[in-house]
Amino acid sequence: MLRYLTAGESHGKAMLAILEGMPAGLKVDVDIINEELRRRQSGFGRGKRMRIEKDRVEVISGLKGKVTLGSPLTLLTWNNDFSIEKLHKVACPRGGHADLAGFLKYGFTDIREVLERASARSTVATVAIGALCKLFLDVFGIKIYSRVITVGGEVSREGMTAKISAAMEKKDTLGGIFEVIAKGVPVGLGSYVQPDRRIDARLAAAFISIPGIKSVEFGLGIGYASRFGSEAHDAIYHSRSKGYFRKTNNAGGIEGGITNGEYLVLRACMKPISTLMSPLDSVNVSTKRSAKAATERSDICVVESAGVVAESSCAYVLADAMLEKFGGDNLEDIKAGYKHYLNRIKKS
Ligand code: EPS
Repeated sequence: MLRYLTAGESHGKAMLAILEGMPAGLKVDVDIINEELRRRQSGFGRGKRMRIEKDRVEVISGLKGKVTLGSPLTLLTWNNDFSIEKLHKVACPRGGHADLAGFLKYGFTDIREVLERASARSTVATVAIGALCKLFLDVFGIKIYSRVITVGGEVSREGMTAKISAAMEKKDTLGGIFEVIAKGVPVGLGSYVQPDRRIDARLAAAFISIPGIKSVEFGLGIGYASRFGSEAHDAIYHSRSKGYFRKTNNAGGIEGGITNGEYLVLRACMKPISTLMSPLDSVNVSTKRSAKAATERSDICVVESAGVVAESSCAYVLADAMLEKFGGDNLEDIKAGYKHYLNRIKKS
């Protein structure tokens, strides 16, 4: 129902996103999109680029009088660091980055050509799209949050901060785990009828598409592997006030590829940033001689930002699934269909 394209190089003119399929009649407050962009830029462990950029979006199509027209929305964010033509050549690929595989695949002579588009700066566009999707979901009382669970194996705030400071000092980087929770998601988004309609498959694909994400789990996730079925599954209850409910949520709000009305709970692991100021061994692709990998201005740890990006990816998938279930071109039609559906569910 929804589709999008992003464009832009890390040090090119701008980051751009086009989102199609948002219904007409949605009020859009650009300050709310900008606040999401600000959240993406923050967190302890961010690099110097974040002091150069103050990402703010310009909506250049799809709105009239702050209300969506149902036409494609174009979201443009200018880069302050527009230096792509002046940046030095890169010859020594970083392990863990797209550098070498991209260089060989596209037949470039300069690895810079790869890293400009492979950069996680592209997540500016993801977050701008996600912010619009969050505004849509908000109409239906659906809210998405994220939090950092671990950084470099540390679980306390203090421990995480200390570990990031230690990584900074030894010119190293860190990854971690974050959690995304969606509240107010109705039962019935996604379907078991085809593999590609499963909501968990769609969320997993969206999360894994975020640069640096290496694994995703739902609810109990990997913890399922060591439990008896009787300890793993959520028993079902019913009361007049609540309707159907569960006292546990090991499933993370999804059963059989369908949302079940409980909170959605996803966790994802992010690898450490692959630009190391104390670089690993590499090879100079021009001379084929051993050399240290390239060093670039970069971040130390971006797990908190990745959580914000994943909220956006989650919002996109849920907005798409809402439109699929209650679809329409007009927000009021969708609201009416949603109300009717909730009444039916209440009686079932
Ligand atoms: C990013 C901007 C980049 C990096 C980071 C993400 O800024 P620059 O490369 O100009 O310092 O901070 O990109 C990467 C970690 C990467 O591997 O490409 C941003 O806006 O999020």
